[in-house]
Amino acid sequence: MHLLKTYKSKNERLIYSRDDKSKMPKYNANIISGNYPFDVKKEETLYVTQPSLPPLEEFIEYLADIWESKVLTNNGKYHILFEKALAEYLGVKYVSLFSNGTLALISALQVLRIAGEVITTPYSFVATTHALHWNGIQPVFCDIDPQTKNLDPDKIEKLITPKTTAILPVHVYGNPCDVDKIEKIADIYGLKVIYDAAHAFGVTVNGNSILNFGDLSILSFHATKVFNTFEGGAIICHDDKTKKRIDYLKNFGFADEVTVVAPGINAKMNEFQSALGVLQLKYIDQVIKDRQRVANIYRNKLKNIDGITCFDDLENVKHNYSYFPIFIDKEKFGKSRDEVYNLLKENHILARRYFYPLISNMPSYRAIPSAAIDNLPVANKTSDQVLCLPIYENLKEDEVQTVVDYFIKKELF
Ligand code: T4K
Repeated sequence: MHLLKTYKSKNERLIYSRDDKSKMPKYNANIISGNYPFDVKKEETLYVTQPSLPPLEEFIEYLADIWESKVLTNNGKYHILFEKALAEYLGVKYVSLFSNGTLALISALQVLRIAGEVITTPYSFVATTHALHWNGIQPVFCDIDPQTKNLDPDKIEKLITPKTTAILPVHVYGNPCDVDKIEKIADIYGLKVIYDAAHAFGVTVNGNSILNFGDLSILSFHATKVFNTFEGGAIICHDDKTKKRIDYLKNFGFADEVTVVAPGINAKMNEFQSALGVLQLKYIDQVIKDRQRVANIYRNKLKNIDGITCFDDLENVKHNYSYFPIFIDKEKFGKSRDEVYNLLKENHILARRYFYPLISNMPSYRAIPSAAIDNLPVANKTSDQVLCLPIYENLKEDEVQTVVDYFIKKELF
């Protein structure tokens, strides 16, 4: 594959090129495959997602610049540039970059000094609840809304106790939570709201970023997300005092060379991630458009199948198509979600059960009183029915058809 010319930096040191693989370090493929669940990447396999990446040639220019400057991390020029460009793109006031979304969430809880109990959804990626646990906070699980699959605001109030300090909802699959109802409850009871917006990059409601709601929101730029910086994340806040505190906390608590104002952590984004972020912003609108195309093909092909439901676009929402979840009703469709999942897997289609098992059913959390299945009927049902189908920008129509055939042609079972 001839993607790149051999590249020399200004000081004439060779940067590896894909034409010259002999200079690359050798590795033991057996050791690596032991760690990688999808290492056996095969041409014919369809993965739930594939990372969006800009042309390598363009990224090499940024790498060369970082190499020359020798500024690799700690608020370098790409970090500064990316924070500014991102705030502008997203339509928010302040962005603080993080090395990943989980550390952003753990830190967000520290920023607001959240303690005691926090009401949250069990229908999410484990990181949402883990962030509470890592802060010594008791998660209180609240059931979800059957339509949006987000925290059901009508079920929050009965879970509030004198120990409750905050609500931690998730805009799951990038579908906006009922932010107005949540804000109303938070205001009445004096609670903070931190949104886990890991899936909600670029989502707007009536033209306003979903990240402008709540006290803080966090984003994830993991490789599997609609917008990635390999790994990465951010906290969005609305005033400069909070931004300062966030920035201290992610840098060990340093306010200046000798003043440590809090027991902070190292959660900084480095220059390589930041530079990639700057470059990714150039392509993100096209990536989202391409994903929308894939989502529309799925919807058209799946719309008349009894027992299969998926989300429709909401009129006032700009969606990002970060996932394509469907919900399989065994009684109507005739096959369970797991039967479909296994059949697809046998045929090299790696759909994923995001989010199964439910966090509240995991060994670390199932003993919590609010984790009782009776308390979370909608979340349990949804978790048993969900299947996220492959979606990424260059997924072709015939590949979507291959997936959809397993739903149309019952003889394939
Ligand atoms: N809050 C929410 C609501 C979240 O969903 C997440 C993360 C977080 C917080 C925490 O944010 P981060 O700390 O991660 O920034 C993935 C991701 O690791 C995780 O970021 C994500 N949510 C979660 C929903 O999904 P896995 O274990 O399913 O990923 P994995 O490695 O099995 O990848 C899925 C497929 O993607 C592979 O089959 C192939 C493809 N892939 C993946 C990677 C990593 C690639 O082609 N290349 C890659 O480099 O967790």
